[in-house]
Amino acid sequence: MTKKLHLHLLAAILSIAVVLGGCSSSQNSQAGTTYTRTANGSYVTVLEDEYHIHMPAAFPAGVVTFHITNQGQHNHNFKISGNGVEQQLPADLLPGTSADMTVSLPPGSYRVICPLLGHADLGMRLDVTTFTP
Ligand SMILES: [Cu+2]
Repeated sequence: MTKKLHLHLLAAILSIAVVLGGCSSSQNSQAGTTYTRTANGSYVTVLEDEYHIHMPAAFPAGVVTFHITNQGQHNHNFKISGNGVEQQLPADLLPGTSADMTVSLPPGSYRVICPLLGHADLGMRLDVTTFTP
């Protein structure tokens, strides 16, 4: 009787562990943003608002396409720099709009900011890394 109860408890704990493991295993997700591996790089979703940039902290190097959505109330932009790379969206993103930007990024560390005046200092900056796929 007791042994059977223990087995049931163990089974319950194991299934909880499986569920939790299933959630935490999607480590390529951050605040609803994700990266997807592509044939030669990655596709990374980015969310911007006042005053944060939400995106995965690390993603595969190579040809990286950022899909950037402005969820905020003000215009924002997206700029990535590092390892001799410096690229930003050609036009600011209006609230509620999205744009794609493709950059070739060798493995390494990069700084991401919103280049609009004052936005980086308000919190729209972060460091990300790309790793060999
Ligand atoms: Cu901004």
